[in-house]
Amino acid sequence: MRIVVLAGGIGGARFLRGLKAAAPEADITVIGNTGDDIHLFGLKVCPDLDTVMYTLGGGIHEEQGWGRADETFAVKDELAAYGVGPEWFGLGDRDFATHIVRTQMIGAGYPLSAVTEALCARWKPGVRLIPMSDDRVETHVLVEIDGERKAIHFQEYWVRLRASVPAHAVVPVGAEGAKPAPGVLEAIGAADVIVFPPSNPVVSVGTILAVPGVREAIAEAGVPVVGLSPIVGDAPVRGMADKVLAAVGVESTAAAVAAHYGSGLLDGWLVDTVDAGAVDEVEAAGIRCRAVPLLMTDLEATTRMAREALTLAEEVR
Ligand code: GDP
Ligand code: FO1
Ligand code: CA
Repeated sequence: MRIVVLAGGIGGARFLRGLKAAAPEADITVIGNTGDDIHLFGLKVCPDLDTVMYTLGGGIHEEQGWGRADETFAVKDELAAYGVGPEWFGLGDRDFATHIVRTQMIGAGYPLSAVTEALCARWKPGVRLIPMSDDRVETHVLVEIDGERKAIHFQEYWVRLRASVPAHAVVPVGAEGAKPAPGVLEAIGAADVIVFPPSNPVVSVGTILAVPGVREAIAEAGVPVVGLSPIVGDAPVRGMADKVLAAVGVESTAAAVAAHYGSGLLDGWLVDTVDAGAVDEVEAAGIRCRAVPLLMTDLEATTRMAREALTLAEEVR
């Protein structure tokens, strides 16, 4: 079975662990979000690709969910001693090596997709990880600070400001001119099932869908497209997805997120058991819906979620 997953960082990566356990024989291709990418200290940092790579490769800081385990911050401290920031973004020493290798390869002319493959040769995530595009796409957020509107980088909004200022729009800058990376459309076209994990619907899955051709290829693939809600009990399980959902005019409910993807794209949707009351509303919108436990508390629970998603895919096939 060929499974394609559109993944952001933590939510996508943790779900993928369960999917690998639920379908050990499957050939899994992960299309990763690169709208969160940021250039710092002359280096290209790809948080979501790295989160998937480290999580599946055994290098992730488990509690934090991003960055490396057993990390130290000597380089960051030395940079700060020179007065060189930003100090609000925590790049660790081990993690720095990944960004140095990536930036060096890009400087030598390799596209991000080839660089990601090279990095994965070390981490062996057990899936094929492809960035959504080799072209630069950068998510910016239109915020209001002291009555003044300005666009800032997504990481500044998310990490420095903790989404604490009003957001009026989320713009994947460069997306309209970006091409899907080699292998993206081919994987979608060859898929037996397409899964939207419980990733951020706006700045993770939404950004991937904003790459011209991706949404169309999924809609036309003619295979089940199933998703799992990142919203449980009307709030994100983790993070501040409610803030970016509000910025695009979507309520923070499992049903509203399903409607946002739409029945033209989504065939099946899993909501948490606490949101069982939303099942009828989702089904009335033309999307098959089931309520099952959706908290990724451990690998067993996550594996059960992945099994439910594959079962739902068979039901809508
Ligand atoms: P990010 O790039 O690190 O923000 O990660 P993703 O975009 O892949 O996923 C973020 C989303 O994962 C958040 O909106 C969370 O609500 C969701 N999430 C995290 N843990 C869980 C969980 O255990 N269950 C569900 N259903 N969603 C989760
Ligand atoms: N998230 C934070 O909240 N604070 C950080 O300092 C931080 C550093 C960081 C470094 C490398 C990396 O791959 C990820 C990092 N993240 C950090 C996570 C990440 O940037 C965001 O949580 C996601 O992109 C949000 O979608
Ligand atoms: Ca992210």
